[in-house]
Amino acid sequence: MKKSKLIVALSLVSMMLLSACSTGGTATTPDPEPNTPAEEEPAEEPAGEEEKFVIRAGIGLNDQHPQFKGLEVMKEYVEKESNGRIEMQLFHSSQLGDDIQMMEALQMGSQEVTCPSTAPITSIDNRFMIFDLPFLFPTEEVASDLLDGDLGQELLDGLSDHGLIGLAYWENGYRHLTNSVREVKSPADMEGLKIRTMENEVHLDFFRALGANPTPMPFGELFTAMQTGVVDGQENPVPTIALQNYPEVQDYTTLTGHVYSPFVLLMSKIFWDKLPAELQTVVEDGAILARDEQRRINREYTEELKGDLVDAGMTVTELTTEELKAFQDATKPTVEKFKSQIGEDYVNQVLEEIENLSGN
Ligand code: KDG
Repeated sequence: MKKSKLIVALSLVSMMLLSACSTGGTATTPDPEPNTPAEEEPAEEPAGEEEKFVIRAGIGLNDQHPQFKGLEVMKEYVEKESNGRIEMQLFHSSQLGDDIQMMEALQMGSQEVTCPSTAPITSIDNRFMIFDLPFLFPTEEVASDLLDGDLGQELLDGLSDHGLIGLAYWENGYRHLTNSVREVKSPADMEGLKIRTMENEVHLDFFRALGANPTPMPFGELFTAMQTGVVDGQENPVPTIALQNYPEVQDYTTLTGHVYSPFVLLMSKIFWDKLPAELQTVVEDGAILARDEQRRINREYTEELKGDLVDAGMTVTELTTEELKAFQDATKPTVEKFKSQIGEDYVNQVLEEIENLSGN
């Protein structure tokens, strides 16, 4: 190689290295590689060039789920409105780890975004347990109003003390029971069923109260656990049951709607603090815009996909008001038990607000 060509090649290589070091989330390839550790100083920007950032967003659900569709909406907005200064890379199906691992990665600054159900967040702030109390929200709309109001915001704000930025509540939805053993119409039918739950004390408690044998497990292990008979069943909203192909390994769905499960769109605080204010605004706006679209798609899919469960050969059981009441009564002791653990005053404040929002 001629000397002049060699100089050009060398300076190109050093420019590429410089720009890789200057990204907040440094991975410019789709590989889920760790970010630059927080303590490393970003290299100085070449004059006149604006700093670029990569957001790696990982979730447990697959790319058919409304949660992933929400991330696609956010990606489109954020990349456009940042004029290409932010790139969002999306990872589904626990490619970057399970909910708890991804939250820890955010806290360490080695991943930028994740979107768990609220249940695993209780390991960080136990006030989030409020959303695990059975039969709390009468409708999705009341849930959204509470979450998007002051009470929901207060919980999101508290996360910044734990290295996380709570950007918005998205929607997982009402959780329903599936199993491969028998049709469940009453708590008595639950006797002895091995049910996978999320890693959360409240869920364990109320499944015990129903007579089942609950096992906490990360979401990524669930399908195999059902397939191999490690568990008889699980509980998740309709889009998850249908889109994660649970009818292949489960025969019965009971529409219990025992918990309304929100998602929380989380960002690493280490990454957030590196973002210039104008890009923080773009991310915040993108999270809210995508939230509204994600909820809309989720509700549409929930209705449409119930029929798919039947078409796929499942017995889908709707409970009568009396049958549902038997489940509600059986799980009341769980609500009382965890009231004191979460904080009696706080729980009463939330219950009062739900009453108000329900127009009661
Ligand atoms: O992407 C979110 C999932 O990882 C998880 O939160 C789904 O509700 C869920 C479960 O049952 O673990």
